[in-house]
Amino acid sequence: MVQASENPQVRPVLPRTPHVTYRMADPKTALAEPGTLAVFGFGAGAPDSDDPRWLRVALECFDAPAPLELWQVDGDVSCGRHDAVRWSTGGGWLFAAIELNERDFGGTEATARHAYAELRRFMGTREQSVLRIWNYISDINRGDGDAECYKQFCDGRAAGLGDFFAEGFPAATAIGHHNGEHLLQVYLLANGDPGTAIENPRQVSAWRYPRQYGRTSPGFARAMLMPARDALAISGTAAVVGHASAHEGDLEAQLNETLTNLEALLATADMPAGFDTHSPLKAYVRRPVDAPRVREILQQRLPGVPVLLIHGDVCRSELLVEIDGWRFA
Ligand code: 3EB
Repeated sequence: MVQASENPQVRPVLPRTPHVTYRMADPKTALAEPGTLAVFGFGAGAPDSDDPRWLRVALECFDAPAPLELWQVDGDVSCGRHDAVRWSTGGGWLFAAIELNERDFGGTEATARHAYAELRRFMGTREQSVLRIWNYISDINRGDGDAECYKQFCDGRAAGLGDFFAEGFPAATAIGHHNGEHLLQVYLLANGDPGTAIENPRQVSAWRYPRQYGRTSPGFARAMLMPARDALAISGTAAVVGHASAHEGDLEAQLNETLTNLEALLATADMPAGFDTHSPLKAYVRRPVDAPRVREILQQRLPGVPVLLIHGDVCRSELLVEIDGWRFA
């Protein structure tokens, strides 16, 4: 019998992963380009726009002026709003975003629960699976033990989701910000076809983290191979080995461990080793004073790779740096 995959006439056409780039541009111009699925600005200085495809991320960029991040697909894009959710779709892809003020919901747990319940409700109207999700959380390390905002976020996320990711978690990022508006921002990328979740053999899967990291284990995959296998979406990756944080207090050692973890993900996903000029990454740096050193090390270790240096808090207070991004085949 001829396998569907060997017969070009019946092989389903899997959509090319959105092109992800950083570019100095103004949002209007970027949004007017054909195929623009989403545009992100960074920090309070970024302009605003009513376009549902535009998101001003609550994290500051260490580069001034900061570039925009663009997601571009093959084909026409349409967009709209569904209650609190902004969305756009084109080329087989779906972008959706929700932004809630924690003050309106009485804390991180309730806000995360509401955001995820709304996203779940919206996704119920679409036949798409979530492949990648980003979470930007106000004062992520505020509070002690199970009351820490990140742990509250994990509780609320799981409660809002219910069994929505029962078939497998998407790749994810969860980073803290200090924007005075106390916003929880969640946005996602989905496709009609599933991806392939990738775990890191050097790390315990997040959903199996032991109790010490909170009541509710964080639900995310370490990376997601896109349906057409043309790109790997890499989750927030830090100096976690097994389930433990490594190299407490040592920025350079944490960065090295993070790069080793990134290489392990590429190898596991059968992607070429290393990153190139088409592999947009973000480095989230907790302490502004560390930014120049992180930039220097990454320029040396990842020459030519577009890395956006972002001021952001990793969800464990001892971790000083985290990297996420894309590896295109
Ligand atoms: C870690 O390895 C770092 O809660 O969605 C990274 C990526 C982390 C996603 C999430 C958390 C999340 O555990 C933290």
